[in-house]
Amino acid sequence: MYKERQRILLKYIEKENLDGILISSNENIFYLTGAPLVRGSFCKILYLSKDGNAYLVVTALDYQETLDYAKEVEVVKAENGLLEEVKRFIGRRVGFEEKSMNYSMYQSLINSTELIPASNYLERMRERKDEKEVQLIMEAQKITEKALLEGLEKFSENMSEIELAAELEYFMRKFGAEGYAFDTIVASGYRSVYPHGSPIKKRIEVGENIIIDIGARLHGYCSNITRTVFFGKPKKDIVEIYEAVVNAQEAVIKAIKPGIEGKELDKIAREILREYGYDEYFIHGLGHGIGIDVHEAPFINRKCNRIVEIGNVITIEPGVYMPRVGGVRIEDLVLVTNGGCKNLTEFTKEFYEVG
Ligand SMILES: [Mn+2]
Repeated sequence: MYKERQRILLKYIEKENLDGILISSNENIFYLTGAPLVRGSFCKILYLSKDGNAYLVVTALDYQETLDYAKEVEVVKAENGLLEEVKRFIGRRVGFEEKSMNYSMYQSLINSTELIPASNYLERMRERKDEKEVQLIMEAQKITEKALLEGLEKFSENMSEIELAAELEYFMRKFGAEGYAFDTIVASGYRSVYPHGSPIKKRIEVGENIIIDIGARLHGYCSNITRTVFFGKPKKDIVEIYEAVVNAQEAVIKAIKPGIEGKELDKIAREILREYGYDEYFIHGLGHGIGIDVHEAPFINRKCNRIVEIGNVITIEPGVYMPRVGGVRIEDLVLVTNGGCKNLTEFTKEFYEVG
């Protein structure tokens, strides 16, 4: 599997007439070698040369673990810093990840090496998931949904957003999550108009709606679901918004098929919301690809000229955020299949009352 992925990258190296390619993001190093995925820290560099040699340079800190898990690659311990080590074998004309390499690293290489942007190529490679990747995402999604169900069971009066988030996260771990795909979102009442509302100590009050956006991570792969639930009887205007968002979301899911443009899908959601008069409150894109990163290509929004393809795993998550009324977002994860899509999400979209 890793060899095959490296081979695909070799085709790019050949096409662009490069001496090799430098991979600096942990996500792509994981994708190409299986080396342990450490998020956010810069501790490994992979160099793939045009003759097919792969070197993974790591610090002493990560050496043993990388040696034990990385495949199809020669693991090199950096004695004098990652970059110094890498400079010993990189060529003159080298592809690099312009979207993740940091500026100081770029500066230290640019004098001796011609650097050619290659992020898009790697992004495209990862868009199409193989069977094993789909399997992992599905398993991660099962964990997430089970945790959502159990976490909501624990809901009680006087609970704060943070306390509800703690229950949801506890159950994700309990059911096997290796970590979280992103920081849990729990946003209730007036805070539900913040699409990224991180939980705070605010108590969830009777009559409020709660947006919950969570995702478990399994063997490096992310999952993602959003539901909007209600504590007690909601106000009439939020019920209307809820119906509009569900209708928009389901219409998009029905329309998904290989070959349809991302912006076309986005438009379907927006047009339905316009019929209800809510389109101006749909303030983000419709969805995103998911995999090793929780947000990765293809990004489904009104500018997306790309078509969706078999093997894409994408979220469909329209939302309406109406100031002084409240917000609703519903998100499912789907796999694009031959002639349509398979919804990897089972959690109900019926009105859900907690407490
Ligand atoms: Mn999402």
